[in-house]
Amino acid sequence: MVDYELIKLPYAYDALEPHIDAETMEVHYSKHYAGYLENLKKAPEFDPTKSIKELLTTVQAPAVQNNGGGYYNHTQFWLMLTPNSAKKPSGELLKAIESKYKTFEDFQKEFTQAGLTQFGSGWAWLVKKKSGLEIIKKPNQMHPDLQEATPILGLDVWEHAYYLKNQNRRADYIKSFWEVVNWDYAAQQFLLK
Ligand code: MN3
Repeated sequence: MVDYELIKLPYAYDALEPHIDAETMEVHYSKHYAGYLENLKKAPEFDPTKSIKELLTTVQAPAVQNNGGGYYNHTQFWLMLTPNSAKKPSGELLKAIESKYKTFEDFQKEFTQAGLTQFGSGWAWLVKKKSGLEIIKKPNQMHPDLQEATPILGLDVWEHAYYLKNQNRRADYIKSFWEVVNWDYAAQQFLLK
């Protein structure tokens, strides 16, 4: 991935229908995601010689953390979705999930709960740390600590991610999210050092 460019969506805006609607995807990608990158580039503390991970771990200025976080989180998020979801992880990732959470369904419940209970805007993440898998919540566009955690799966629970279709029903949106998770990408992330 080239940093500081919008990634090309690997599917059409309407590809995740009926789970995530085309209008939401278009506004989310072309307005919100693009906006974070635009504002990141305007931040006085922005340093394009650093990778996005380096930038987020070394420059604490709010304009960089908020907009850089928004850029990074969404870049991951688009790749974590697919119209051809396997609906369930497999291989090493499934083994790791089952050893930590007992069953995939138990993991799903706990991750869903993290998304539901993130008060206001934010994200739920499944990350891999040295100590193993962990489900975390982050407010606003705060990103997982990239020095110690590799994001495996991320769920955007900002209202802009679901309000057009689901209005206030975040639970319905999270149900839809499970239909379009890209478990192949998650498995690749899991295998990263
Ligand atoms: Mn968003």
